[in-house]
Amino acid sequence: MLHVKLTESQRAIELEDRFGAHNYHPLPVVLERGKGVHVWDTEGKKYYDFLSAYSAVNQGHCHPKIIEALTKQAQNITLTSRAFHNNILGEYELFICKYFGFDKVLPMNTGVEGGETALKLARRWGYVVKGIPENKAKIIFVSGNFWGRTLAAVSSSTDPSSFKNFGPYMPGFEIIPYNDLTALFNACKDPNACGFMFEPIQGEAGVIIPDKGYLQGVRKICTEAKVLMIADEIQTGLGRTGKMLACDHEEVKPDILILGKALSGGVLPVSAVLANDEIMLTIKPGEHGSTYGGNPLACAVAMAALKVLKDENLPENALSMGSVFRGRMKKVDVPFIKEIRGKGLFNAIEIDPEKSKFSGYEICLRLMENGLLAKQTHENTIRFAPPLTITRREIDFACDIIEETFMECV
Ligand code: IF1
Repeated sequence: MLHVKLTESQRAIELEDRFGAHNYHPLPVVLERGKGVHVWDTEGKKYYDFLSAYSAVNQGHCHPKIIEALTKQAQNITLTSRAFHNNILGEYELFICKYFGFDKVLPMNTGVEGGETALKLARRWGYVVKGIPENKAKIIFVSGNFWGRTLAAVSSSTDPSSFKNFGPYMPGFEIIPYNDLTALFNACKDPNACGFMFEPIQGEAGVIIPDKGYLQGVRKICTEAKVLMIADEIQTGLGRTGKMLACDHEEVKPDILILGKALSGGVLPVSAVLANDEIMLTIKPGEHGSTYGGNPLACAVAMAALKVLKDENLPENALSMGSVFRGRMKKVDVPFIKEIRGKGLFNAIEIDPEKSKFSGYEICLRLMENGLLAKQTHENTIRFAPPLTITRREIDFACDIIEETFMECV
């Protein structure tokens, strides 16, 4: 067989194709280094990262303070399991509970584990505190939600590419329309309703922003119906939308807060579920947990990641740079922009397929050739979410690339 010398990136793609599951269709770029808002491929080409690993890298790639915390803790101890105490976990629990104003935290690893934990807490609270008959608890979700890939997560999904041929599905889930307070009010009339889990802005659905007042309406309805308001801030949280939490835009506090992604600044999987004692203490020793949940390495990294957000005023920077971004995009004179949506640095541009020669994926390919990485969601919506550390100069350069690329696509 003819052995053609492959470039490093061709080899990497080939190996993934031959030995890796085909559960993704990545852009044909092979990254090997990241720093701040930039990443480099194996051929040394530099890109603006406008995906931030789906908002896991809000602090920028390889933030020095987070890497320092990682490497320092890694010299001491990385994992004790929860069979024993360690000298970092309690400090972290104190830190994050004060940071967000909750009595307690249940540390987990991935975002979907955070979602599962929140649902188990809501059901347990429903039985033990609200008095719902056993196995009758109902949890309310919204259409267009995305909170991960487990069987419970896909059981709540309205996207066939998430749930099809993965049944049978988790019982006790009800789905109502997003941004519809009447639907929520009616669903909460059910005395067996124990929780309402939703994203304050829907990410995978395409940066769908609810009407002003929706968050306050959810809070009021859930309080009056004794249904737990569960905010999935795994993507919208930690400064992404221009406030520390998206719920802060309406000064609303959920009963259960779920964090992930940027909680570790993109260094390793760290998630957290925060709640007050009435909810959190319904789970007793040995009734929930995980091997790596709350490991010393994750705790040290998460404290550093959270400190960076405040020390570098990243939510405020996201607010101002997001306005710059949307202001620039509104001036791009091409026929195929259907809508520009966003809050802070959580933005998306919806392409009108009737007026565009190219799909979202094809436009992302062209952006990549021009030095900017972004990813489409649902065919024709391109998400633009750079690290929150982006400077005015960097966002101007990035907007130049986007504008130039869009003009090429006319
Ligand atoms: C993939 C999507 C985004 C999330 C929200 C929980 C989770 C996620 C709001 C679960 C995870 C990730 C999953 C990742 C790609 C990315 C994603 F495109 F899949 F839908 F961001 F929109 N809640 N989102 O967005 O967290 O278990 O992944 O840590 O599956 O490829 P996780």
